[in-house]
Amino acid sequence: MEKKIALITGATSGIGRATAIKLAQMGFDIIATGRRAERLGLLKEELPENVDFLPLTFDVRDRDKVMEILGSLPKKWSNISVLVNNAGNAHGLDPIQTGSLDDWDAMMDINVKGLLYVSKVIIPGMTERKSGIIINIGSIAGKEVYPNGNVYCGSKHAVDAITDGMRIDLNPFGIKVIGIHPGLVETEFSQVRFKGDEERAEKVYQGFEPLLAEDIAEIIEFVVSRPRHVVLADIVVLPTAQASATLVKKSA
Ligand code: NDP
Ligand code: 8X3
Repeated sequence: MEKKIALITGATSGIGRATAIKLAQMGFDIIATGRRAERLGLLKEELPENVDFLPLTFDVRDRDKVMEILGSLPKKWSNISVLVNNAGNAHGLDPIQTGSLDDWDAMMDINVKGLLYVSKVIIPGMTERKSGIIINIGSIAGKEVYPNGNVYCGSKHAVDAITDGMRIDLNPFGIKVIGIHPGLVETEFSQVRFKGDEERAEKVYQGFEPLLAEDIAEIIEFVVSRPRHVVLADIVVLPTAQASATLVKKSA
């Protein structure tokens, strides 16, 4: 019997990378995407030997490339059972009056439109087969708004709404749609948000125990392995030290 296929966007680091490894350990063959081809090569080395692996390098903002690459997958790879829409990031943490247009474009184009472009190509196969699981990685920033989070929070609120919309529209096809909304996870997220300022990025995770990318991957393992009649539709997952988007119990 052919193995099932999982497609994970943003698998070059953090949550996406950990998820690709976890789903491979569960027995899925893996399609992993991201812009950094060399990182996808390194990911392959982390996977069990019997896992087939298809690395795809593209920017989720490039609508034509997304359609071209995902729309012409080799036959072996075209029946995707699990889609993890994970690629995303924050750019900047500025008040709305001084925020940068480039940062706003990046967040809306990657977190919202990129997720839609990828979904647009993958969903028809799922509706045809009347099965599939779509996991959208939102954020606590999609449930709450925090100071200077303005556009990032807006992008993740959009992901939350789109996830609910997908669940409603895909309900007749038996497709499970799941939103996972993490709090603070120590990944490259803050390095990207603060544009390579390592010191500022590290401070975000100091004084408490943040989530690890593997914690989110384990939740994905759990939701993917539920029986056919069970869907964990909407999950908020926080570090124990975090009570809300802005309230984190720090030791010092
Ligand atoms: P990382 O920065 O570690 O990973 C982000 C991933 O997204 C990378 O693989 C990156 O690949 C990919 N990506 C970013 N921009 C693009 C693009 N334009 N085209 C294609 N791929 C892209 O961060 P996380 O693992 O933390 O983030 C994963 C998701 O989790 C994001 O959606 C984020 O918003 C969300 N999240 C993160 C939280 C956290 O605290 N870390 C909390 C809540 C949600 P590459 O650069 O190679 O293209
Ligand atoms: C990432 C978590 O709190 O920085 O989505 O928005 S937060």
